[in-house]
Amino acid sequence: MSARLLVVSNRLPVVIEQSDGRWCSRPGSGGLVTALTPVLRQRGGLWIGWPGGGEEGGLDLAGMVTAAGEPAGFDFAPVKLTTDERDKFYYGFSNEIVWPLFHGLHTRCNFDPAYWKTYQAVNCKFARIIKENVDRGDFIWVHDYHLMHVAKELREVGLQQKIGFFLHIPFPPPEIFLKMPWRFDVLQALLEFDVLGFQTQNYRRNFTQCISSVMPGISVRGRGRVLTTKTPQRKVRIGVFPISIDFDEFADKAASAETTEQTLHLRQTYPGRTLMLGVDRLDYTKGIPERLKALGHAFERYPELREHMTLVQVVVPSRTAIDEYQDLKAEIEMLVSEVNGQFTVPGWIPIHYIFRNLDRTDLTAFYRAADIMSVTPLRDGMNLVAKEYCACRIENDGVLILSEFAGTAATMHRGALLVNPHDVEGMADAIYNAFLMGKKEQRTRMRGLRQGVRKYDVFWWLDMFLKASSEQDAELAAPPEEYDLMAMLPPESLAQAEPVRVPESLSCDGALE
Ligand code: GDG
Repeated sequence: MSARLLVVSNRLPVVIEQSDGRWCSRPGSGGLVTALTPVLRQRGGLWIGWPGGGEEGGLDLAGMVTAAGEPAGFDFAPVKLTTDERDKFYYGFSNEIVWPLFHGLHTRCNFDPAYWKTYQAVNCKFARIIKENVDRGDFIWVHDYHLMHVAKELREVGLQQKIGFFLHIPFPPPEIFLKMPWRFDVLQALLEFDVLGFQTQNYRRNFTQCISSVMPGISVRGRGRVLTTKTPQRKVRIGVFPISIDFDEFADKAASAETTEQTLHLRQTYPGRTLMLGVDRLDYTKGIPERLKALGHAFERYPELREHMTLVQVVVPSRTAIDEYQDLKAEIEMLVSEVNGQFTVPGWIPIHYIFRNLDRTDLTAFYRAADIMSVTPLRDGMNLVAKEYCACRIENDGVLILSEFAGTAATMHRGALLVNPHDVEGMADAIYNAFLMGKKEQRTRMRGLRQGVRKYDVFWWLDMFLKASSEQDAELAAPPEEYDLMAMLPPESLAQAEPVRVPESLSCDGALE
């Protein structure tokens, strides 16, 4: 499909903010930006989104955003939100309802009806700006849970063009989703898109089960990567498209002279020690407190880890204006100081804690320097950090500890050590197993993981989505054979007290087919 891409997401990949009293721009962060930036850089197109901030008088937002877009090689169009819209649409409906609900944490939801009204109004605002910017023949591709109502609003203003939607976060099972007071409206609005994309088969199954529960007249047909359903208005295609990264970009960056120098420097900082790394946005879904508790438990249970293993935990500031996130930060900092207080000896501090955004060179140097990567979210749509770590392991070694509840586990389960992030003892065992794992086993696992991430990179994801949108079904690969917790693999395939031995012949290719 050679149509111009018109990507729409809540945030633009550039943030306009005030620093020392002056307005300036900086690159945005997060998984959606990491994945979509190389796609737009390669294909060109237009990205519509909110550049942050509230209503600021006299600010030439459009001018600043356009200037920031020039070096990126594609165009930006800003959507301006008022302070009230930001509070009720972004902090409210998106962050206090959809985000926790879709991650299965419904007790954190605040189903305030005022949020719902503003959510619809802001989706309508996005639709207006899309309408102003769209050309005939463009492929409109809307991203994520902030904008589930956009197609409905676009249809209401008469736009009949094809519109795709990709959900970056999980879709919950009916018993969770149906708690949402506006469940029917949300499902109906989603069925106004022509193509709906989910990260895993599990999330798609949850969605189709919700459709069956709430809309008994609508049936979903087919098998394979794309299913179809017919509403009175249109045929909707519902696919599984696991998102990924630009593998070559990360691998090349990892191999660069500056990253190599920085990696050596890091290794010298932790001489003779096993380095475990955690890199997460500040968010309660990422399981950071659980990881810290498990590490403390591991030091208790396996004293030989003491003085021989260090965790570097990078926490990237995110949504810090919300009280809950401030509380999480305080909890993390308390746990870090508890573990450090209990186990530090002269010359060794168990946890090095970094609370800031790292630049790409520092981030890839950490990936290269880390013997173990700990990715243990309570729930995660996909988790790109796990894929980035593998891409940066240019020597094919290193151990990935991975939560069963990350979308990534669906396809990387063979090469990673899978853990249940709620199981403190199981996590401590996995840390110990990772610490003991020999290079031979590491390489068998890591080679397979890297092959999978290289082959099924972000351009493959784009290609699959666009082919599904233009109904080139014959060219679609079969959906992944997923790790399915419901079908529960035998316990010996989870991380155990004894290191897992992988026969040389076992292909752990993390492959999707
Ligand atoms: C959402 C879904 C899904 C992190 N620290 C730094 C930094 N990062 C970058 C990583 C990675 C991104 O942020 C985080 O992506 P994740 O996928 O892990 O998580 P979310 O931000 O929650 O993303 C998620 C994703 O969308 C894509 O669909 O996988 O499930 O929740 O790319 O590298 N980047 C830099 N410095 C840091 O310190 N430069």
